[in-house]
Amino acid sequence: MKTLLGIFAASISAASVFAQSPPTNTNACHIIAGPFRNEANNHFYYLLSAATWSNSEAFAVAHGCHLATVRSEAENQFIVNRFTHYGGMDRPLWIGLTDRDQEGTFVWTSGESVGYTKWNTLSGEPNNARGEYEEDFTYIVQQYSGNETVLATYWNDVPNDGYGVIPPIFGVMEAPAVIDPGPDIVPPPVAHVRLDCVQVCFNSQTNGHYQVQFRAALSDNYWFNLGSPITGTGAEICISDTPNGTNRVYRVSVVQ
Ligand SMILES: [Ca+2]
Ligand SMILES: [Ca+2]
Repeated sequence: MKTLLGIFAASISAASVFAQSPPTNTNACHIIAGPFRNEANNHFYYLLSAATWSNSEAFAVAHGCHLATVRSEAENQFIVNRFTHYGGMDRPLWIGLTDRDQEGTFVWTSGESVGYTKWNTLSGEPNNARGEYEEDFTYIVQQYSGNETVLATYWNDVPNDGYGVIPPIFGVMEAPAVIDPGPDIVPPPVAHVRLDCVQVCFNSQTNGHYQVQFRAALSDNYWFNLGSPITGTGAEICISDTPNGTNRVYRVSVVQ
């Protein structure tokens, strides 16, 4: 029975990134998930851990990228679909739009000119906190903001630390090509394959959080979760799956 196309690891940890180069202001940030390819522009998108906007952008720049530039409703929806509910958690999302250099003049950190925008005009965004304090950084509103005037998928300007937004804001990094996250300190998974069963084993870190995922083909964009997230024990963890004759590609992701 042909049950397996391949097994590979996509485990990425903060430490692995630091091992490559430790740029200033990026150590508060690491990759949670990705790459996810947008077929419309062939760019790749990564979900970053919750951090300030400036640390998120600095992390992206250190990897030759920027926080996402959103050029159309379709691209906004791609980011929303991929990330605002990633891992079953509502996630507000940083994008690369800022007016930190000149109040009221928003620019993309990628340097692209501003065309499409999706400000939540219902609450007057971008409103710079109605002058009460500075709001120079843009995020995409998550599914349930807790405020009926703050609409999901629309944009709001907030301070660098995301003051007032719950939960904290996660960066979306956009890359023109798949980035090299650097050497992976988590040893690659070891696979034990039987005719009717696949076992994915990986070395876990104590209290790390892992999600085993699969998809039908290497070229598919979407990963399906295999079971629930797993808490690391500091030792090898093995997960079994019975693909029932279908082709499956597996990976283990580090999640928050
Ligand atoms: Ca502002
Ligand atoms: Ca605002």
